[in-house]
Amino acid sequence: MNSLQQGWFTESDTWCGAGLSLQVEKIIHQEKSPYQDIMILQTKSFGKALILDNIIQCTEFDEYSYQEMISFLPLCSHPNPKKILVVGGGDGGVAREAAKHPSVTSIDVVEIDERVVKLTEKYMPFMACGFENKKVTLHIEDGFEFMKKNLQKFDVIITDSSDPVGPNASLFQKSYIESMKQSLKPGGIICSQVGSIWIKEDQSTMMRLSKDCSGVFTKIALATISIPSYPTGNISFLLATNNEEVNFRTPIHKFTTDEMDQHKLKHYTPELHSASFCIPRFTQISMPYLTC
Ligand code: SPM
Repeated sequence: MNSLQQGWFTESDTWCGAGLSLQVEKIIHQEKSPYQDIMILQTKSFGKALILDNIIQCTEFDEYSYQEMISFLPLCSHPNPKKILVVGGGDGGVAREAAKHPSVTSIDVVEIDERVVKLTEKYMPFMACGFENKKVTLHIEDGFEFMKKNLQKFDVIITDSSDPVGPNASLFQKSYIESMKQSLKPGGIICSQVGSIWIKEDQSTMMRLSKDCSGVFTKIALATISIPSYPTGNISFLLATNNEEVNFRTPIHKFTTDEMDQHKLKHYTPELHSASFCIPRFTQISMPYLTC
C-alpha cells in the first residue's frame, strides 16, 4: 500500500490488518539515506512527524511522552546513574531528557544514520536540541561495534530504536542483550522499546526478549505507556538489571514538583513511573520471565 494517499499518511506495516493515519498538510522532506527512507511531514493535528521506512518515529504533539518515559524509567530506578549510552536516538529527544537527570554526567548517543541527525537538526530542533547539551556526545556508528569497544562502562543503556525490521532486527536479538550486559557496569540497567502490548508480533518479541533476558539478568520488568501516534496508542519498555537495590516499581530518584517544572516535564511523574509497571493480566501470563 502507498503510505501517502489523498492527503493522508498511513502506517500499515506494523499492525497486521489495521493502520494508523495522520492527515498531512505538507511533505517537508523526503529522501533515501544509505540505511532507510526518511520522511518529515507537517501534519494537521500532530505537528511535524518523523517517519522512517514508513514507520512513525515521533510527532511534535506527543514525542515527549515516549522520550521522557524511556529515559526516566531506567534513570530514576538506578541509585546513581552517571554514564548513559543511548543506542539509536538520532532525533536527540532521549538525550534531551536524559540530560535533565541530576546525577547524569555523560550521555553517549550512537546513531548509525547521520541523515536522521542532520534532518532533525534542520526541521525538528525541539528534539535535536538534545545534542547541544554539554553532557552529550554523538557517535555516528553501529551500536554493536561501539559496545564492543566500551566494556563495563555504562550505568544505563537505553535502546531507542525503530521496530525490529531491516537493520534494526539485530537490536532485538539475544546477542544484543548479551552485548549490552558486557557494556554495563555491575548493577547497571537496560531499557529497550519493545512495541505495543496489543500487537501480536510485538507480543512475540516481548516474550522472546524477556526469556532471553532471564539468562542474563535477575530482575526483568515490562512498563507500558499510552501515546497516540504509535499504533494501538501504546508502547512498552523492557527493563532489566542484576542490581539487588533496584525495585523498578519504586523510583529511587523522585523528581520534586519544582524539578519537574524546572525541566518542563510533561508526562513523567514518580507516580506514573510506578503505575507503568502495572500491566494487564494477559501480558503477565504470557511473559512468565518477568520478575516484577
Ligand atoms: N526517539 C524516538 C524514536 C522512536 N523509536 C520508537 C519507534 C517505535 C515505532 N513503532 C511502534 C510500533 C509498534 N510495533
